[in-house]
Amino acid sequence: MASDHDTDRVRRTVLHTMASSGLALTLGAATRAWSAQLATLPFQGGERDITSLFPQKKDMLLLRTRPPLLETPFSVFDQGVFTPNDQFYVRWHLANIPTTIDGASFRLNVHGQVRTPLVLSLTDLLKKFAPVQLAAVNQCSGNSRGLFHARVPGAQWGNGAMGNALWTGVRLRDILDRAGVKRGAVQVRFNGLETGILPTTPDFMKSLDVDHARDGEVMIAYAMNGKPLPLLNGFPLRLIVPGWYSTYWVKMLDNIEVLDQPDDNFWMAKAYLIPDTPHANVTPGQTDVKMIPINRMVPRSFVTSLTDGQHVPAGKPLVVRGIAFGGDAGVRNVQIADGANAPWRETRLGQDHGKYSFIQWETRLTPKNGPLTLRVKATNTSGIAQPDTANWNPAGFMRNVVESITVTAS
Ligand SMILES: Nc1nc2c(c(=O)[nH]1)N[C@H]1C(S)=C(S)[C@@H](COP(=O)(O)O)O[C@H]1N2
Ligand SMILES: [Mo]
Repeated sequence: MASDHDTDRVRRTVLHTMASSGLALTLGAATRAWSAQLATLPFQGGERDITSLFPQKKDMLLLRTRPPLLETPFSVFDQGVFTPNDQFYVRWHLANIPTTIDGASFRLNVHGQVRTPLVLSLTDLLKKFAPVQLAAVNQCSGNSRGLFHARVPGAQWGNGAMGNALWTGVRLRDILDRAGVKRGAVQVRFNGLETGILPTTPDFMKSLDVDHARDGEVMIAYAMNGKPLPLLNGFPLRLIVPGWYSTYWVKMLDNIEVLDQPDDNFWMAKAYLIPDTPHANVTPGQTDVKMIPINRMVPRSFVTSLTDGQHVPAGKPLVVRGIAFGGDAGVRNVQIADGANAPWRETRLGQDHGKYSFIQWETRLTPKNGPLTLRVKATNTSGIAQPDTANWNPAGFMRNVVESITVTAS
């Protein structure tokens, strides 16, 4: 983990740049010329423009302009274990996103069932609370939704609605303890600065149980990979809920309310629900299933050094590498099967950046002439392995089947 020196440097960087995000966001301009480049995700309707026209973002796969849905090109995941801020995926539900935020006048409000409501500036957060750093994967609940059979409605992501970053910020527990949570409080609700276009659109808010909010791991981040958060990833503050799907990782966080009853707002009670079945799995058309809020992530692994359909030299040793994450636990191992009926064998794991981080894996093999199907499977430290068959649910959440790619050696 990072030293105090690193944390100090990050805090200085954030203090230095926080006066303003300094950006004019140009969202929803209908007349833009997209770059001529196209990407094709491996499912029907998977053609995507590649755009670099969003502020603080380089090449991204465009799913929707306003509110933006931008997917990370998969090749980025081969470049390192941390996903660069300028190619980190972007997902917003509501279209009225502030285009500039003045860091000097920004305030975080903490109120509700507390003894002392707080109004905190960014300087307060940086100077009055102990800094913490954590590497953690941010993954959309619907990552890989486009790969569902039968197809399901919702953002048609490939595998790039995820990313790993080193987050710097403060413990949510320290903030809540400063405010003094009252006896009888049950949940803590998080709200960001953006709103819907129509006044009837429910404001995007998510809640955690008080014990989870106070677990010492949930944090409020002011930096991502050592820099202030890009505006589209939640400048100046976002919630980090390690091991949980990113729907809870509220961006542009300016409001924390401690509740004395379970949150029944739309985004908790109606949206982001999964079947209360093993692996949130149901058969298409199945009814009468109890639904619960989505929560912990499950393990996944991917090949990053090769793409499906690629040609490789036959009869020569080939290094194959990729990434994995354990979901709500660390990665115990990543196994590979090279060939349809080949046995699973261990790969070598790279540097450990903590249990919530991506970890790299690597192996060597010598392809024989012809097609070669590679499958990778991660098992986490709780003993949960990726399944060999895909789960299914109507919202297209929590895909984590063993992925495979086929290359041709000649
Ligand atoms: N304020 C706010 N926070 C939000 C959302 C949102 O719409 N508004 N979407 C959530 C969802 S569903 C996802 S997947 C992540 C995406 O985070 P990113 O855009 O930084 O990748 O933000 C989460 N936090
Ligand atoms: Mo999401």
